[in-house]
Amino acid sequence: MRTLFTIILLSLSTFSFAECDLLLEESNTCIEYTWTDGPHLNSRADRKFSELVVKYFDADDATETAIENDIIKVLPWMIMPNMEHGTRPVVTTELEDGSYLISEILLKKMMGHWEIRFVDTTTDSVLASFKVQ
Ligand SMILES: [Cu+2]
Repeated sequence: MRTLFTIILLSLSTFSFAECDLLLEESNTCIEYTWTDGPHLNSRADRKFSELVVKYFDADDATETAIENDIIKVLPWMIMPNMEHGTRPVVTTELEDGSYLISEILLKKMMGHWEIRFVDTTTDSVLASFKVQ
């Protein structure tokens, strides 16, 4: 019984290609993200920026080749007990391999938690997010 279970698991795993950090189901797009600096949670007057590299690729593409994205923007968002808010605008730079460097991310330490949101700029809807920890 255990062997059968293992065989089923192994055969299932050969069918799934990419491992997405975040999957956008509607567009079948994977988002892969890596902090290249930080995340820094600044206290008081500190202003240490964090940096994130984000790559978008087709979820069926085993080579995980970066695709262009003009629609989604990265939005740092703070959720506090009684309010929610953003921070100063980030700077987005396309890199040579087709991924994007998100820089000048300013995160302040406060009562609550930051998340990084991926927002559709045409509808303002949040497509995906992850918690900053
Ligand atoms: Cu706050």
